[in-house]
Amino acid sequence: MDSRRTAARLIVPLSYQPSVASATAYAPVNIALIKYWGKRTIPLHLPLTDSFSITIDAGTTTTVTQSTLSDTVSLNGTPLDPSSPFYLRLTTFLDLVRPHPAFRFAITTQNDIPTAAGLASSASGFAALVLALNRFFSWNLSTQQLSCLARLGSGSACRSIQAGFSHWKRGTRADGLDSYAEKVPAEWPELAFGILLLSSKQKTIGSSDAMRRTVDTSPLFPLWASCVERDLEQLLKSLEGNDFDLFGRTIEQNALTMHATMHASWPPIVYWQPETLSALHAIFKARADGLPLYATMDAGPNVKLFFQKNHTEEVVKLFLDIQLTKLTLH
Ligand code: 2P0
Repeated sequence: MDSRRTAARLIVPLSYQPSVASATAYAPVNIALIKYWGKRTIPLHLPLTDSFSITIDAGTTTTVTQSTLSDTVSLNGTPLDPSSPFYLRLTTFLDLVRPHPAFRFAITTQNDIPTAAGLASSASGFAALVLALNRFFSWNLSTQQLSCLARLGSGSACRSIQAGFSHWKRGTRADGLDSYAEKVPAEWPELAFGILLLSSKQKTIGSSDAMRRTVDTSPLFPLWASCVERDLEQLLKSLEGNDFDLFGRTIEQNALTMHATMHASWPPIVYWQPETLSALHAIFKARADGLPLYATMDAGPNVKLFFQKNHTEEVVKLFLDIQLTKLTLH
């Protein structure tokens, strides 16, 4: 039995049967404020550092039922070809939780993420799947266990089990049972968010491969890990007092440090496009002119903006195409 299967068996009960004909669940997209970049155990998606995120008002709804002959996956109303990468990724995950080897699932999944928003749906997708499976089999898993199980699908999925601010603690156990995300209660009704969709060019390298290459080849990687600790401390402090400048500076510097670390890999990993850099310079200039506006970027060319609601008009004037999206704190 491989390590992922062993870990899944530690999390879910050893024997179970469907308790309902079908089960549906929703999970939100999370935006990383302190990034997850680098694994200590690749198959279990165990990170080398903690990370921290907030969820937005968009996500994935997934329904699980039993199928007869083969697994079927429908994504946004379209049945997926069994050779497609998403089908294979999903069914490989389902292998971890089949009650017996011949058990087959029918998975229907719908993303309400604004089309082409450039947001990854794998985190909300695996979180919604795990929540639906928990209902389908009446596992009654705790949020910690659900977070661990979602992590086996995709690392960042462990931060989409609950809405709000989420702190994924890296953990130290080899089986990963102490590597899960916990909700961090914090009030910040004035916090606002928007996405700049800057380029629809296909990524040249996926996150998992890019993380591996960064860990293996970037001379800056050890520095990245130590910066994360400082940034987490600062971020938690900013949440306590709703200190927006400290919040913004921390998340932007964390994102830029992650990108600098991957830029120094070999071959280099550069997700930015010229439009990314133009947007960053526009943000730096706006800030120099007095607008409190900060950016974060993930494994792609798009830029995500954080500001406070009283500055929405100025932000929209600066970036006419911004897709404003509500944050969900609860
Ligand atoms: C994050 N990213 O914290 C970071 C920041 C992208 C940049 O988590 O291999 O899809 O499934 O564990 O979670 C993207 O990586 O990778 C990611 P796997 P995942 O959100």
